[in-house]
Amino acid sequence: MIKTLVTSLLLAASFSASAAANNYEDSTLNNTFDSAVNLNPFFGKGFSADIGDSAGNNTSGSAPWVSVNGRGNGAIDYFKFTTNAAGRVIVDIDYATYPNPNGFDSFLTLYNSSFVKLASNDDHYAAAGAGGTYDYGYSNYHSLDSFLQLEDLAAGTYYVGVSQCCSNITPIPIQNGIKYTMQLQAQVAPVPEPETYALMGMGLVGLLAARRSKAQKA
Ligand SMILES: [Ca+2]
Ligand SMILES: [Ca+2]
Ligand SMILES: [Ca+2]
Ligand SMILES: [Ca+2]
Repeated sequence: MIKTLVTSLLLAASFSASAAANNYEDSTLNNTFDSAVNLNPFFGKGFSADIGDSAGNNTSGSAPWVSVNGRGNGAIDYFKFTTNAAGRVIVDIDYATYPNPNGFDSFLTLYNSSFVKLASNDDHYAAAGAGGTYDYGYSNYHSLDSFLQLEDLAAGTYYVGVSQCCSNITPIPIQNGIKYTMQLQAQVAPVPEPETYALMGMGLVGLLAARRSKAQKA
């Protein structure tokens, strides 16, 4: 019993340690709503020059965020996240176009938990989302990288679809070999740090050991 508990606690601790805060490597076939990757365990806080709002202000310290290293595999990439409070949601594509030789013209769609589309974006001003997007310097569209910012979204589960632009604003699959970065910032409950798991584990093991010695004495 104790052995099983210790093993599962150690597993929890090592899982948490491998889930590096603020970063997720996209390597799964997350090409449907059902197989959408849950990004909640990967949110963290800390400074990044590439996290920002529509005005280009750095917002990395204002709410948890995660940076996804996306990989195209002939499908639309779906991600999901669950917020614990109403607030702002920012989805920001970075490093998808020039000078990325494996880049593409991205398209973003945000859905609610019933898969109803809430918003979408193809191209956006490069300054939005702070750093990470190349500015082509055109008059209307400064970048092919997508950006979405929604205010006061109710607490709940949301889905993001990253796709290639576009057939009459219908998202189309991302070609194999494409590389992009997606920054997502939202009101997500903090995930305990590995040290917290370790402390919880030590506390529980101590408690169980004390119980056992009590039982043996009785
Ligand atoms: Ca950015
Ligand atoms: Ca993918
Ligand atoms: Ca961007
Ligand atoms: Ca685009």
